[in-house]
Amino acid sequence: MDRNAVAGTIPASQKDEGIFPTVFSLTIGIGAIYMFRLGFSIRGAIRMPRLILHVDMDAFYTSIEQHDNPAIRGRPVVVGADPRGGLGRGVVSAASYEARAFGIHSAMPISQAYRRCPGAVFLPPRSERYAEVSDRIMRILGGFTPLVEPISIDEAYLDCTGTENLFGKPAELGARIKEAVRGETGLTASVGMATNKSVAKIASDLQKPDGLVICEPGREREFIAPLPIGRLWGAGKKTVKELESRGFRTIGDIASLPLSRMEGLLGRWGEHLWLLANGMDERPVCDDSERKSYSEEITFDTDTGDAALVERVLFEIADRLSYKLRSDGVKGRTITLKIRLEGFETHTRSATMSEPVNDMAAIRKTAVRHFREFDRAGRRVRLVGIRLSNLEDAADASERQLGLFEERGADDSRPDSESEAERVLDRMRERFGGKVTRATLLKGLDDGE
Ligand code: TTP
Ligand code: MG
Ligand code: MG
Repeated sequence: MDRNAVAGTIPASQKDEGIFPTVFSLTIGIGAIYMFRLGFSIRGAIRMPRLILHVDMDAFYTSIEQHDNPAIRGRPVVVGADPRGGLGRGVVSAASYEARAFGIHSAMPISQAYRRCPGAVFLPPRSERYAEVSDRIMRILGGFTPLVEPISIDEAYLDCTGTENLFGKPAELGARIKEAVRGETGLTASVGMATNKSVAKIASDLQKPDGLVICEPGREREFIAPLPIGRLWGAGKKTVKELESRGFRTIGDIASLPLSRMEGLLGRWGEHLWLLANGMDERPVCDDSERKSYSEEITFDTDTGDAALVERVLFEIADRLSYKLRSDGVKGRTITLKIRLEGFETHTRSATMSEPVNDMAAIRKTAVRHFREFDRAGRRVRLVGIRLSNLEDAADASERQLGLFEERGADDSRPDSESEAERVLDRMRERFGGKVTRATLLKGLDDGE
């Protein structure tokens, strides 16, 4: 019973002394609960709000092109596929703000962009150059906090909680970051600041280009309320349409609905959107080591209906992936199979293990099981891939596993022959290079080589 648990906090001398001490101990116990709860709420109330930043570069690819070639500064610039005088296929990767004035934007067919502004400067992407600038920007951001989570080539979240002594109040910090990026790369960034990721990301987009928007702690809900629902992370076109068909247009419209209504409309996703709409988002900023996952995929030359071939490929992928994991000394708990069918329909199937793994057998077994269970209704496979996420340091994981074995008894701590075989293979690879895989060894045997 709860009361006993509470009474258990009373010094032993007060116990077993008739009715009075019992009542006394209950009173003190309940008092203790209140103090405990009060302590929590005081701590909750005075807990320093987080200071999360979302930094996103302005018209990233085209700004780099304009920076590198002053002759095209101030002109409409489009980076993407070759327009071939309006007959080109492919899409726009990026459009400068001057090009956007003509209604050109990312992902638009390049032929359409050409029609809108034939006089624009059309350039092919220079991916390496963009990646190099991106690396520099991430390094600059890393000078303000160790907690930087890059989320695409031109944007990152930063957790700058507690940096006031170093860099000043939020407005000053934001200005410093923008200035550092501009000073070192010549490019402008837009920055959003709030107590959480969702609101910070929305904020960074409100005054592009060269924006700095701060949402004060406690004002998250009212800050985003007037904005369209589509601004919320995860509110895709379908969801927005569904909600709009019921007369909800702004974030505020859905924030004021009862949670149960949102769940009724959108299932579990409803709760997620409802929390975001109410300005709540507890997701932490994860630095690179926490964010990382390992993945590999293979696209077949021609779509295949041959299940045995697909499984052989999964075997090979699992093998390479597990080698990489072991080389980096990490294990993953979540194994995801990715499968793309003819016609580009893509599916994923995930399983999270009770213990993290990095051995080929476990990875392959799970991936193949997912593949066998997946009903592709006779359609051919275009691509398969495996991803390992939810990573842990392999040493930590083994230590914990060892503890588990010890609890279970000595019988379970037998040497793992599967892992031993893989260690031998790893050593062979180190000697003979990456070409040695289990699959190639087996293939060699199959072929009678
Ligand atoms: P974004 O940050 O979405 O766009 P942007 O930086 O060009 O413009 P904004 O000022 O609105 O942030 O994307 C960053 C880069 O990623 C963009 O410059 C080019 C590339 N990209 C594509 O290649 N394809 C796309 O569909 C999008 C959206 C971006
Ligand atoms: Mg950008
Ligand atoms: Mg971006």
